Amino acid sequence: MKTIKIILAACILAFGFSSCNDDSDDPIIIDENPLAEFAMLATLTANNHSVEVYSEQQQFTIGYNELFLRIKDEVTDSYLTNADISWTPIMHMTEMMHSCPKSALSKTEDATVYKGFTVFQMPGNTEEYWELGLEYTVDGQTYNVSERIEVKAPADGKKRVNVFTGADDIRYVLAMMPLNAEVAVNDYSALLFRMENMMMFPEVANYKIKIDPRMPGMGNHSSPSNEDLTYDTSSKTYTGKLSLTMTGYWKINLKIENENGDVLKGEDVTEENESSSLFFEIEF
Ligand SMILES: [Cu+2]
Repeated sequence: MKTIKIILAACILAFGFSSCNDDSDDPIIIDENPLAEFAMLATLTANNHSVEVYSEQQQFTIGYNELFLRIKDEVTDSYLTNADISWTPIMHMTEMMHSCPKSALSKTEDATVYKGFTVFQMPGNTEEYWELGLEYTVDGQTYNVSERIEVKAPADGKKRVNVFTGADDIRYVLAMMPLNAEVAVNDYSALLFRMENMMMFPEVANYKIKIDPRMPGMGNHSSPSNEDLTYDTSSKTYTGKLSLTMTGYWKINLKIENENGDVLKGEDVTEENESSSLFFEIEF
């Protein structure tokens, strides 16, 4: 019994020492990129850092963009953790400048990855462009970087964002969340923002977004079991159910109401009126 204990202790000691040695001898390992499956849409370089911007999408596109950031220290060839980051997308237009709705940038389970979303209202063109500005603080030091980015219309040309003036004379931005459409009753959600000024777009809570999906190519038929989008406090999104009974082109006619039930934008689809002035589009 005693010998077994000694052998065991020796094993533990040997094991312990060898793993200690391994730790100190190893060079700094750069972990595999946790965003390897995403597309890198931009690299912003300054301060001996390069900020990499990733997305599941292949381009910055008008509407909702979920974005992931990593900050690489070019000197140590490693990624910074525990940075506090804020961002400001600015569109430089010929007559004015404006920003767009966006989330805060938050930390993720991977300490080197930060995450947030933007809702671009319009694409850039030859004279007008978007610039992404970042301010980040690491170890008490604050850095800035900004770079021009290319925001394009979606490749399929479908409408996923609406900028409109409500009956209350307020400008709103309404964006559809990405949807993996299936012939089924799909979870469907959207984000709504108010344009307070050129730079501030606070979220709007507790409105109602009524949906009426139609297939204009097929007698403008609808579908059963749809549920209007209502505000969900925990996710801060408007969520409901979108019923798609077949594949093809669908126009999601919308009508938006404030908390008093006043219609701010959009019309009912009737025999005489085949579409609302407020809508999203899907083709699958
Ligand atoms: Cu613009």
